[in-house]
Amino acid sequence: MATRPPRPNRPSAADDVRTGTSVEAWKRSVNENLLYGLGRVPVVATRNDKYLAVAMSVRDRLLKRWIHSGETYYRNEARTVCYLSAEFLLGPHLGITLLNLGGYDELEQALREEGEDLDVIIDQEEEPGLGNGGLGRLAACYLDSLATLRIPSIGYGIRYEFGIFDQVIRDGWQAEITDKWLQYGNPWEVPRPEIAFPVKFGGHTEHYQDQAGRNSVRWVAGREVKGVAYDTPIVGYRVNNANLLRLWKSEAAESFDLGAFNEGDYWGAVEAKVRSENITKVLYPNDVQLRGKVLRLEQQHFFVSCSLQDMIRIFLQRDSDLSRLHEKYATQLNDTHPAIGVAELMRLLVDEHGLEWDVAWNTTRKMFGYTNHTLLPEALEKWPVSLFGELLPRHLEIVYEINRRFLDEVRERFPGDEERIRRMSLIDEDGGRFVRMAHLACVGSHAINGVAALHTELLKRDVLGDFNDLWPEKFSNKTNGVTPRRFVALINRGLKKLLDEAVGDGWLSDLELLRGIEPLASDAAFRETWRRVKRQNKEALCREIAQKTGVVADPASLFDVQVKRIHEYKRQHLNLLHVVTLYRRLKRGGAAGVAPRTVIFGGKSAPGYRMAKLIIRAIHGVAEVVNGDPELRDRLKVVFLPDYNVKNCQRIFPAAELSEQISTAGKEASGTGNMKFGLNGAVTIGTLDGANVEILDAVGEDNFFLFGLTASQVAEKLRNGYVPWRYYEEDVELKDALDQLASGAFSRGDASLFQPLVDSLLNHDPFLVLADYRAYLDCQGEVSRAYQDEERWTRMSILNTARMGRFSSDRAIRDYCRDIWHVEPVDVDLDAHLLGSR
Ligand code: F58
Repeated sequence: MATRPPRPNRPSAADDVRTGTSVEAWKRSVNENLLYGLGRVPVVATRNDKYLAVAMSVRDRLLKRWIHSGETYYRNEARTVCYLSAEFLLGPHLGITLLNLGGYDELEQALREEGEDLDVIIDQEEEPGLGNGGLGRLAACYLDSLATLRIPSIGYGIRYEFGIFDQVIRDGWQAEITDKWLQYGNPWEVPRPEIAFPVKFGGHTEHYQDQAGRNSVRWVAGREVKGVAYDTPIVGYRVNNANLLRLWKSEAAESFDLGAFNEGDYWGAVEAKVRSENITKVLYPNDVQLRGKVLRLEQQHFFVSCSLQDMIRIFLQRDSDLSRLHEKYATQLNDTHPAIGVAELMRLLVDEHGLEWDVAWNTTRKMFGYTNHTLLPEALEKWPVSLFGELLPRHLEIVYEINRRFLDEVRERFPGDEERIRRMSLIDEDGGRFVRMAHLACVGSHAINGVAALHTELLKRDVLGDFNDLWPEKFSNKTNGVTPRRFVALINRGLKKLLDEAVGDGWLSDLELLRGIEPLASDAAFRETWRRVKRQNKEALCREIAQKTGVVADPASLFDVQVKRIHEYKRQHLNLLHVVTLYRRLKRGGAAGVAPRTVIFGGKSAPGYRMAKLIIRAIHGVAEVVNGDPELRDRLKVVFLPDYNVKNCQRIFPAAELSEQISTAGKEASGTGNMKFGLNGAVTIGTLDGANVEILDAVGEDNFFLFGLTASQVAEKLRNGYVPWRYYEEDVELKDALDQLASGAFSRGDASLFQPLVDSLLNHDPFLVLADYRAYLDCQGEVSRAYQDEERWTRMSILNTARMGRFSSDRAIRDYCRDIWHVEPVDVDLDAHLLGSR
């Protein structure tokens, strides 16, 4: 075959300034973005300017994949997953995008040759904190896996102007600072002002007969806002697929502005504008309870309505029969926050597009799947009927109609069981009337899942037991997973290198391949290298600890870590009681042979959660005394790392050796931090709760420190009248630790400071801290003994990483695709001719 000579004057693909991957191309790209994208010359460019120029260069390469993916999916009429979530806790974008795209080394070299350090530039990025904790981070891991698995998908959510607050510590107390993540610009988002939808609130409904004589409903709104799309591309790991995260920002609807202007009411128009923009102003920072906040319901309806209208718009480009909408979209409700979508889709299909109720209902149910993330009764969303009806009068009518038909179905199945009807109704009438969002989600979905095996079982038995009786086939378990790209490759380069050398780099897209390092657990040289990597990570964390808190930690000590939201059910105070007891033993000289420890805490408290804030204060009180006590000679240190978030966790997981997963059994739906720790070679001390159960099963009981009451023992104890006092009276060390807290020994003599905490434990202790104390202490004793056998500990650590394969978010997404969404991968070819190109 004759080869054509290369055409002159045409740069090779590798050198293209927008998409090229050579060192030269990166250099030119960064410089051009600095000059023409930002209007800066290098000599005056700030570090942020440089970050923006680099980010824009990476984005250029990303957009190429994004455009091709969009075109390919459109051409293939691909079935698409829509993940509806009020939170996406993405974490910084530059590092992970570069890792997924490839090209890190070339960009690093290009910058080095210009006198810049890529890691410093990566570190410049602000955390986009559009979530509270596990639920929001899970959504972000799932986007990463959906793209990596080449599944066409759209994440739909809210573009909060202020994300989760930044935590600062003042005198040992948490204080909150607003998160101005957008103040220096966000290079990753593409505003799409032409993609905008009206969203109505308030007003009343009018029932009328349409021209064909059918009964119809018109919703005459009290006010209307506009939702505008902001798109962020999410690229998969070493694939050409880049999917869409579409977040909605609220703005004033022009029509309303105009009306007010015409009447000369300038201030009225401005006020309406401000009110409209308020909807997406701020993320609610509560991680469990959220009740009765009308703005929160506005947020939910706002983003769900925009998303469904957008899906319908896209569908109508190719098809006109909306009864087939579910064939195009598999739509997942991430908890009940988007559950209003069930009523909204019915409204759109019936009122706006003229479908018959039964046809619309069939489509709606086939569209939605619902994931539950909590068993805590106080976390189950319900809205007062009056508030709901005022804000969404048409939706309340639709909820009533869904309920009427649903309860008829229940009556038919369980004749005469009025108690069951009362329990299952979408309307809670036990003292006040409320719309139960979990019930709406269950009735409107074809699939319902929990997030770990134990959680799903408890869900089926207790919280949603009646729904399981009615529709057992709808229920399944989908154990959570985390992305190994961010949570190993990006944050733990030492470990990545070691794993690559041992098994090749295939583990990044097939985590089960880590099994390949199992035999190396008995290889002394490998263990030595493993320890060296961990030691370097611990040293890096020590530097960060010193810089952020002033505490000097010993990298040879056991790094015992609990990082997560602060909550009584997660029992940071159980951990703290262990620390106090250890301290008292050391002081008495009764702790000979105990491994030196550094106990590290991190996590935010909801701003209005007094007990959680007091726990943070208590950790600081204990830290002050312990760290300042010269007698201890560094055998115990206590650290609270402020502002735990996706960005700040990156030094923590790689350095951790002991992972604290000590929630009261039956309370933590799954946990995902437990998986991130295990992947990075930390050994878990934990209860039989959430995914701990499956982690124990995967790593084996020799490689896990198990303690505590089981979920059924917890329930039984509470049923039989739990008396925490008894434990206090019968255990001298427990009594001593609580007395110490109450005495002022950790609060500079102020005996009243921790009284509410101690009182709560002694008199109520709803999460059975005292009941589990002795078992926890004994188990920590075993940990200490195991840690002193360096070779044994290293083996445990290696086997934890090796056996974490099933906790990849890729496995989780494959499970969803197979059992719930029924979607297939789509290949994207970057050389394909673009429809839009000339
Ligand atoms: C978490 N829920 C669960 N909720 O607590 C955790 O066990 C699980 O691993 C994780 O979901 C993922 O499935 C959680 O993070 C929230 O943050 C909500 C935010 C909005 C208000 C209600 C709580």
